[in-house]
Amino acid sequence: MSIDPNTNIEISAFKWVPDFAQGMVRDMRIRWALEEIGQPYEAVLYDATQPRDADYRQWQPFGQVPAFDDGNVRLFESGAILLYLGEQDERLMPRSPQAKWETTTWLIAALNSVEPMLMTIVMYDIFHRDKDWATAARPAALELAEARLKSLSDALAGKDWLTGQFSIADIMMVTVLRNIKHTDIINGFPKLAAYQKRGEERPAFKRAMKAQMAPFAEHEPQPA
Ligand SMILES: N[C@@H](CCC(=O)N[C@@H](CS)C(=O)NCC(=O)O)C(=O)O
Repeated sequence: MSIDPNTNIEISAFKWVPDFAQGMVRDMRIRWALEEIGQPYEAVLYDATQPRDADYRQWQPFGQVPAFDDGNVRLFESGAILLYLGEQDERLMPRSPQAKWETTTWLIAALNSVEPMLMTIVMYDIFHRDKDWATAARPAALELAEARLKSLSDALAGKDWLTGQFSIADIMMVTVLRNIKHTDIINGFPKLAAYQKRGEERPAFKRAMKAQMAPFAEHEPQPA
């Protein structure tokens, strides 16, 4: 089973974001999955510097990106969108019950057990970098993040991908690990660094990155 290539898929994304966020915006996850299966899509671009309007909030209640619409379903949350795509294409999520639920489990683990720890570091380093309280809290946050990364590294063991076969779980986990690419934390875990690199070297990842970055140059704010 696969998606009809004529399906008109729309995803929401931003016209432009500051440097630290370029290549990191969460529509990357959806673009990457769609590129893996060669599925065309259109990115509907929004101005990240302005609040999203009520119409957009009908699509994504928090005003965030990504949101997704294929004419059949409209949904939001990158995890839900990846699961929806995985349901429709075996290349994104294997079919046997054990493998399918392991994939689902790892995708949720990426979002729920790993991403919050890493986003705490991002909050302190980027969004609150000039605050004394953030500097004071960072060592404890780093310890927690590193403990989670050590467990993840152990679980990867000798595997290339989380469930053996590349899947939406890896799309989610690799993009979660990339959240802290402004640090060298991942380099402290060579298996994770190699895993992240394996993901980033996939041609579909590179096409997704190029597609996300393309509008940024065009919409770069000009000095007044
Ligand atoms: N849990 C959401 C998070 C989405 C999210 O954080 N999107 C960010 C960009 S990566 C965003 O739209 N930020 C702008 C805002 O929050 O106003 C998902 O995974 O889809």
